[in-house]
Amino acid sequence: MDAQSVFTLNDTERHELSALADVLAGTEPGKIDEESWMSAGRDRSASIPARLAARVRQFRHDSGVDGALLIRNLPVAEGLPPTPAVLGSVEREATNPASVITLVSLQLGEIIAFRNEKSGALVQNVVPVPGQEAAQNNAGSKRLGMHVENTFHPNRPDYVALFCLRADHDREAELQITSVRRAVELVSDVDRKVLQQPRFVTAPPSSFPSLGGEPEPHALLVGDVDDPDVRADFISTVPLDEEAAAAKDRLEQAFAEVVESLKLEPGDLAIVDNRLALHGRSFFKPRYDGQDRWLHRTFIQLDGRRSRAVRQGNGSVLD
Ligand SMILES: O=C(O)CCC(=O)C(=O)O
Ligand SMILES: [Fe+2]
Repeated sequence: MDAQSVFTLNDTERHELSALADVLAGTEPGKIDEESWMSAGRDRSASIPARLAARVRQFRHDSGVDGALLIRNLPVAEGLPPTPAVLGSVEREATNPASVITLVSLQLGEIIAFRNEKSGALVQNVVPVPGQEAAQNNAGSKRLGMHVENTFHPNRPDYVALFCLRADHDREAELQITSVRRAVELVSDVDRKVLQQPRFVTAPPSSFPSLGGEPEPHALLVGDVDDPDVRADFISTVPLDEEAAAAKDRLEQAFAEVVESLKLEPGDLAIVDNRLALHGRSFFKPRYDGQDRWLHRTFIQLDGRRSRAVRQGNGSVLD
């Protein structure tokens, strides 16, 4: 990754942030999904170490050539409980690590969740689940294909934050991030024209009945011709004709050529700009012994007004 895409806290900053997270974790009612707790998180997020706040602010302005920011040396509380191993795992208690990802996320934007995914919890666990090895989602441990998060959704998050609490046993697991700013350079003008046209569909999973009906065709490259956003999920986006299929294959190849692979360490927080970068994960071997790979995840949105009609009571959960 570009040096600009990595930010490392010094130990003083790590201690300051850990103390701030303890204060937030101890704030009543100690439940992440309660609006009063999240509101306290917004207040406290204004007090994260100044250098980190400045870097996050610059990242919000422009997420750089990698479309991602890796923040390192964040605090990870001692005495973590065993890694959860259940489907749909979420974090509802205001723990120290959940408070850390909340504080950083809230400096970037608003934390949101989907009622139909992970029961609408605002801090979610990404953990391997027995029997789900081959699942093409966060519960799996086989290779997870490159995707924009919730490509199908009109209100997909602007950023996905992934905070590593525990690495996998064999330190094999790689979070893979690939940026359209790098990939688009490798795509011919002819293919770009095809990819800018609504010749692709991404159907919502059946767990999103509210998005029923025929999915609208969409382009894979959106916005500025030279600096486009990407909207593609190479697991589930389907081309509508042969020319579109060939262009999509070449785009996938271009993304593969510029992929960055990160072996996240405990205390690493990767923030992916979900408009500019795809992410996925390599294969790894879970043991289901309570010490497996464990990430906290948040989804972050910049413009809450855009989704107001599907957020009851102006809350954080999208219907
Ligand atoms: O396990 C990972 O590193 C990423 C999984 C993923 O795509 C996600 O949680 O959104
Ligand atoms: Fe994902």
